[in-house]
Amino acid sequence: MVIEGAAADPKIAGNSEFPVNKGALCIKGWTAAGTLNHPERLRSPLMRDADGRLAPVSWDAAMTRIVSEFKRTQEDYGADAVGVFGGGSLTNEKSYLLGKFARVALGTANIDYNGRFCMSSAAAASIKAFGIDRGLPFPVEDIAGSEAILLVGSNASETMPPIMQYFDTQRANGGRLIVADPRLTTTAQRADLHLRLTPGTDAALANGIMHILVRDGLIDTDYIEAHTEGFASVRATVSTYWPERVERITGVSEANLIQAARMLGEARTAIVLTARGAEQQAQGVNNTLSFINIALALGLVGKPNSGYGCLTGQGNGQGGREHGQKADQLPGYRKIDDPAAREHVASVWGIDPDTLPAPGKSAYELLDSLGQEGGVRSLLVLGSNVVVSAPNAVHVERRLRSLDFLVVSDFFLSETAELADVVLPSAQWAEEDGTMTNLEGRVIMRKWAFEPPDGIRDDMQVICELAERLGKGEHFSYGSTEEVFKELGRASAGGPADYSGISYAKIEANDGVFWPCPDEGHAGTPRMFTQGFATANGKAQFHAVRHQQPADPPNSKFPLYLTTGRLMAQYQSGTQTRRVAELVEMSPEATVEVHPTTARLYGLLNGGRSRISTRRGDAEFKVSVTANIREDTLFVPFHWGGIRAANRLTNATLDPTSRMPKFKVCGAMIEAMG
Ligand SMILES: Nc1nc2c(c(=O)[nH]1)N[C@H]1C(S)=C(S)[C@@H](COP(=O)(O)OP(=O)(O)OC[C@H]3O[C@@H](n4cnc5c(=O)[nH]c(N)nc54)[C@H](O)[C@@H]3O)O[C@H]1N2
Ligand SMILES: Nc1nc2c(c(=O)[nH]1)N[C@H]1C(S)=C(S)[C@@H](COP(=O)(O)OP(=O)(O)OC[C@H]3O[C@@H](n4cnc5c(=O)[nH]c(N)nc54)[C@H](O)[C@@H]3O)O[C@H]1N2
Ligand SMILES: [Mo]
Repeated sequence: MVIEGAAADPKIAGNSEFPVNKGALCIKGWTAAGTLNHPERLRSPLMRDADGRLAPVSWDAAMTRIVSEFKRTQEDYGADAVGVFGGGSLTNEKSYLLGKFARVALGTANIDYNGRFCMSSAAAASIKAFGIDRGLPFPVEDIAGSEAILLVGSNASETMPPIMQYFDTQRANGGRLIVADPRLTTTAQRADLHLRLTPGTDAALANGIMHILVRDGLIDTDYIEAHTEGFASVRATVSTYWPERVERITGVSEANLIQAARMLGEARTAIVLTARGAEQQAQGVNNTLSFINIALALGLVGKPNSGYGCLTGQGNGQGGREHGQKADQLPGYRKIDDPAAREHVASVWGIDPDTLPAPGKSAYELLDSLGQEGGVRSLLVLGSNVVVSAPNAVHVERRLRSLDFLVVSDFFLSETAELADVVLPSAQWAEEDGTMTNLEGRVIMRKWAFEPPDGIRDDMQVICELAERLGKGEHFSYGSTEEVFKELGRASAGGPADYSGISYAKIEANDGVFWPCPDEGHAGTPRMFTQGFATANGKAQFHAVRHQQPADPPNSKFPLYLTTGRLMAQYQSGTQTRRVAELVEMSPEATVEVHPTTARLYGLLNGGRSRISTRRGDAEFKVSVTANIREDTLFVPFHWGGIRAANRLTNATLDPTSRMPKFKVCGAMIEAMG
């Protein structure tokens, strides 16, 4: 992205020289400048006054209050009673500092972030199968060169428009695209084959495809023998997923299953990609593993224009999950319960490893603990709007209200900030330096372009000042973001996500650098797994997976499947995009997609109002009748708050390994409203 013009009237353009997006921006990129000078932007810290209203106060007053509340909570309830909730939109430097702030300045175990709602299932699956998690372990151009692609639960044409040029080139070169989604999305409309599966049946679909690959001799037995372990139990498991059974579970016809297996199995190069559709499930890790099994059985992983990858979501979705804002993690993607990792990071931080906390609570479990016995009593939220984006949001809001003290840092008064005792205004992307790591694992620069408006401080300043006021200033004294990055590099040295050979100068000279990059002379690693895997014995691991019924299936009272996701013109909890006129015009309100047959059955009119209810509660949506969705399924976007919030409906059952909530499927009822 290139920014021109004065701070008062910035102009944004794509950078056609940049290798990843080649100048393409999505609609949200083109309109992003609209949030920089927005009249509703926060310009001063706010504190709740005696009447319960949020009123402007000085930075000193806000910081003094935060520190005294945090200290009081910790004196009364122990160090872990103060919690931190971060976000995947923060730069690498800020993610790293926030993790260090929690462990060193607060000494709390309880830090987690919104990436738990986003990337955690794919990350856990990649670590199980390959020993390491980098969203795409190959450069994004490989997509264009692949003969066949299976894209599972991704609506990339709306959620990642700049990446679609690679799919278009792939198709123009004669490649085949298969999309698995309960909806005929704009992405699926570009596919050669659309598998319109029942929500929550991804593992059955994958096992069904694998059954046919094995039956028809399309697997690569030499590769399986040389580079993997555990195939025998997968073969045994998928033997019971014969096509008629899989058709019954998934609703995908036997003919389509065979077609998909042939397209993948007969291609010389192929890529399997997953996104939130398959991952945001109570068995999201297993779903992802079942698709990784296909990539391994076909001998794809580690070869050019081939392999498995996950399409990472947020701006810094990849970097945000590497540097320690995760409850169980230290920088460099190290585990906080690994003694060697603790030793290494403690030595970089100049502290005693025994003072490092243990693993803390995962995102939803942290929110669920707020104000409870043994839970978090004071919370700092920096980079997330959990009132809108967390599952079972009515409950989460109630928990937030029960806190002793809540501080939220944001650009705007988000729904979460509205509940805070103290609100801190933060600098936006164009007003601070820092690095991000994109979906390919490429570390790139995001350059400072403007001074933030008067009264606003950037997160790095705020985190370091809070640390100083907590008596830990010696560990948080940095002259620049580059100094933070250098320390991050040292902390990551020898870990899975090794940044120690990356510098700002190297990033700028090379259009970014792919990690791992373990020393200065190293050029980075665009393609992983060419020499084996990051597992203990160097082999990739198969995992036998079974289809499980969703925990909260449709029944006579809640007869439909409800699934949730995104729209092109809105971003996440909508804090930014609901404030941009062009985007509001494109997507003015929350709508539910309903099939015409279902609409007739429930008396719903296109454009009319409806109420959806689930076992958690109800929410209201405008009806959009479309034949592009399964008859048994409703789709709602989660970009709105209040009574239009999809997460009033969603189920917070967590995946046992990743602790990812089940955003993508629950039983629901819909009725027309007068
Ligand atoms: N415009 C826009 N772009 C965005 C974002 C945004 O909010 N707005 N957010 C960014 C972020 S953080 C992320 S994580 C990415 C997410 O990007 P995507 O993963 O593409 O987004 P979703 O819309 O959540 O889900 C994708 C698809 O999953 C399908 N799906 C639902 N249930 C199932 C199921 O059971 N199985 C399968 N196979 N598919 C299912 C939905 O119909 C939907 O089309 O987008 C990023 N880009
Ligand atoms: N039902 C349902 N719910 C979902 C999903 C779904 O598919 N369905 N998807 C989940 C996924 S994948 C994700 S990623 C989450 C996202 O949901 P959230 O975590 O709520 O993400 P955002 O809306 O991006 O919220 C970020 C907030 O922090 C602010 N912010 C952004 N950058 C910064 C910064 O650098 N500093 C500070 N101080 N503030 C900043 C923004 O203004 C915004 O208010 O939602 C999850 N929730
Ligand atoms: Mo996400």
